[in-house]
Parts: sequence; structure tokens; C-alpha cells
Amino acid sequence: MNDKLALPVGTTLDRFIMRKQEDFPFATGELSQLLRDIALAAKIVNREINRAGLIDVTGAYGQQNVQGEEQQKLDVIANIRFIRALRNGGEVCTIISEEEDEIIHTGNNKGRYIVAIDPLDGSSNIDVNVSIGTIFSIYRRLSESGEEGTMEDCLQNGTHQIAAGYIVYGSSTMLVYTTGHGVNGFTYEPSLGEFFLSHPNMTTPKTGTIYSCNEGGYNSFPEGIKNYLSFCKESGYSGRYIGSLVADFHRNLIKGGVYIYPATAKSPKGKLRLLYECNSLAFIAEQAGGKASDGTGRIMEIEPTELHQRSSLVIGSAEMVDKVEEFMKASVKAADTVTAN
Ligand code: P6P
Repeated sequence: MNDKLALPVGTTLDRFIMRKQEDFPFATGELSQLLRDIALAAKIVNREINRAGLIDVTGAYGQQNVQGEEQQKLDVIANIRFIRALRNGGEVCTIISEEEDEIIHTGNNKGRYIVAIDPLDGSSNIDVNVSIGTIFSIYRRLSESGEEGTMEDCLQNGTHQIAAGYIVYGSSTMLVYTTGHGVNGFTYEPSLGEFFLSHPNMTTPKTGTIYSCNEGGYNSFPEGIKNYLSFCKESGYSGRYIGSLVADFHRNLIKGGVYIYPATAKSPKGKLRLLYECNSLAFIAEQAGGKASDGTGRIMEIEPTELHQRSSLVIGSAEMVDKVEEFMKASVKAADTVTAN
């Protein structure tokens, strides 16, 4: 048969999930269904983002979220789309969303999963056509099935994640996820309405020459971060900062690099949220051979105490994250020495 006349279109996300199902310790198809629900919502949000200039979905929504940030219309739309898809899918009992003050009970009290999600990160970039993203983590509930999910279910540390991923709405739309067995990337083909496997077994370079940091906050950065940034400049590294975490993370994942958002005067505990930004990308980074730290220790081991708690974030190539931690340790040691004398 002359296959060249009709080349195969590739592996769809659905087929990939089904083939990998035996990797899931629970192998009941529920997690597969959950991942499909997320992919469905991503397709709908992608369509709305791509038409943003043509339909009235750009600009501010006119109120702030729990973070005190101006919600964009597409933040609200994406939040509705993902919550609805997860609620209708039936597998998720409770959701933590950046756009919701409190946890959301879906009514699926027999659902075995918890999802923490940033429905649309970097949304201030929508109106200027810069890449944005969705970030999610999936946990198994700790509480008994049949009841609503509990706060304990929601405040699990990052090592308890059973899956995590992101969608980057960029020059192409990609869904990248892990279930703890490596990282795989899927590119959306809008004419077919399918995600196709385009980046199997993604690994990130051990080191790189790209650093991503908003140096506008430099004057209030910790000394160790200032010293690391000087090291980058002396080493001839390139500064690349898009202002959309998912886009910066995705580029660094592929090319090698480190993203740094330290504590600043404006964000004394860091700006990024532990549950649905830091932990989600940390799981991906580690599964791809990279690292994720708060500058002093592994992000995924931080015990959450609040739904929307923030953290400093240093994430990307392992050796670059190690170097940042080295500079942070050295600066603390130097400060202790000065104090002691
Ligand atoms: P700044 C977007 O608001 C976000 O959460 C990340 O996507 C991005 O990396 C960061 O904040 C940008 O923050 O302070 O540099 O504008």
C-alpha cells in the first residue's frame, strides 16, 4: 500500500492517554477522562483567545480577583470554561482556581481528584498579542469519597501531585503534561480540533545561557539574586523575559535556561502562587530533568498553609537552579559573618 499518498496524521492526545493508561497507578480511566476534560476546555479557550480582537473579550472585566489583580475578561471566561469542563466531566470533586477566593465544590462528591488551576496566566498580555497560558495540577483526594472535598485535600504539597501540565497559547497552541512518567507535548491542529503528539519525552538541557527575570525589582532583590544576575552578565548570558510565566518556562524547558521571580518589596513572599503555578511547573521541570526551588529549597516540599499563598520561584535547568541556590547560600553566610563580627 502506498502510504506516501496519505501520510499518517500522528498520535492524538486521546490515543496517547489511552495507550499510557497502564502507567497510571489507578488505571481506572478516570484520570484519562480528567485530562480529556482539560484538553476540551483548552480547545474552547484557545478559540476565544484567537478571536479576542474580533469579539468583545479583551480588556478588563471591571473587578479584582482574590489576588487584588485586575481581572481581564478572558480570565473570567477561561475560569468559567475550565470549571464547567471539570464539573461536567465528573471526575473532580474540588477545584482551587486563581480566580476564585474559596475552593469550589463541583457537586461530584464521588470524584476522586482535586484540581488546582490558573485558568489564564499572563492575561495582561492578551491585548498586545503576547503568548499566555493555563497551568494546572491534579491531586488525589485524601478525604472519603461521597463528601465534599476538604481544605486538607487542597493543601497537599507538590510531591503529592499525580499529574500537572500547562497549555501555552502561542504561535501554536501546545498542551504539555506529566503523570510522573516523563513529559510529553502536544500541538493543537485547529482544522481537526485535535492535539497531536509533537514533543515526545521532553527533557530540558542540564544548563543554559538564558535567564528570565523582571529586573525592574532589582533594588529590592535578595543579595544572592543580585549576585547571580551579575554572574549571568559576566558570563555573557542572554536575558529573555516575556512577562508570561508559561511562555518563559516553555522556552527555557526546550532551550535551557532559568526563570527567577524572587521576593521583592512589592511581593515580599514572591509573586507566583505555590499551588497552581509553582508546583505545577515544578513537577514538569523535575520530570524533564530540571529543578524548581524557592531559592533555598525544593519548591514541591513546601507545605501549603493557604490556597493562594505565594512563593519565590527559581525554575529551569538543574545546574542553573543549583547556581542560584549557591549564590543565595553564600550571601546568607556573608550576612551571618558580618552580623557575628
Ligand atoms: P511582572 C503574570 O501576571 C505572572 O503571573 C507571570 O505569568 C509572569 O511571569 C509574572 O506574573 C510577571 O510579573 O511583575 O514581571 O509583571
